[in-house]
Amino acid sequence: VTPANKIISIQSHVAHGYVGNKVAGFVLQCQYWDVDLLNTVNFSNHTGYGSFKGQATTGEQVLSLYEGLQDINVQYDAMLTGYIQGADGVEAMGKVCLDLKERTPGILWLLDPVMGDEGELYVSADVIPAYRRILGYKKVDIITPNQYEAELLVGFSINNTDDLRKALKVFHEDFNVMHVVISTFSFTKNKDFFYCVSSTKTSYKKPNFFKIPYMDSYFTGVGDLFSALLVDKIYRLPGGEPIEPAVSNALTIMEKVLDVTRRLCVDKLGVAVQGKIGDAETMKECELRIVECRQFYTMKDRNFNCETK
Ligand code: PXL
Repeated sequence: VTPANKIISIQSHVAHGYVGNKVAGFVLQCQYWDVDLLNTVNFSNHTGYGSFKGQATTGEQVLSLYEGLQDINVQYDAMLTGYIQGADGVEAMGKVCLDLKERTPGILWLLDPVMGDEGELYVSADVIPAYRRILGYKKVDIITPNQYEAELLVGFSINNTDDLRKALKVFHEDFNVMHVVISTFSFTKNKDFFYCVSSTKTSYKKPNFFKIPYMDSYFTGVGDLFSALLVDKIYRLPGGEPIEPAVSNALTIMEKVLDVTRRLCVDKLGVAVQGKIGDAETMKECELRIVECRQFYTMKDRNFNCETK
């Protein structure tokens, strides 16, 4: 038996449903990772329901948990970070990851700066400068913002391919990030499709665009699923790059999971339920069907082609 690779995942925990570590734990295990879960919040459910109970882990508590892990001498091949509610937690995550980078220089770090989507923040606004400070240490290997999060981090809006190139330059040059994957990106009013854009430091003037059809429903945790797939697919690339085959593979699996989720997201009459933010009943129906999709996570298929623009 080959021992599994080891990863630490620093994200949210919810008692009910699938976001953050509730997605990453299972999906990474299915991809043959031994996963240590460091939970940044302990909530009843994700915040899109309109109501939730629970607490955020303080920065001090994050550091104390990490000290406990160091006391038992844990070692990792990769680290994945996602939803953190406030600057204090983001700063603690930064300390943990920078310390792990120093101890194991070859460790792969995927940072998903989970902050919001389509103009809506779902964390405290003070995380923005905190994420910028962490990026300033120039140690992040892969970043997976959506368009809104990318704009918050670079400090300008991205309205065309020139803006996009400028933003990629900030990530690759100022922050020294090797791979940037902008998970959802659009600069037209066209509602039939959007793009996932991937770019590598050595060739960032030629970003790759994957065209993805829009879905007329709202699911939460989609970005968390994407990062949990992508960190595995990139880690397993034979030469480390180019990453487009890994992105295509992750997108292909996402499409399968969203298809199953949508097919199961129907009312008693079989009519599709439309997820509405703040409406607990529809949010509950629209949880990702992470367990039902267990057979997909190790699929090798790559059904998405990309074009360079
Ligand atoms: O997927 C983003 C996310 C992660 N974790 C928690 C959330 C959300 C989005 O609402 O509430 C707790």
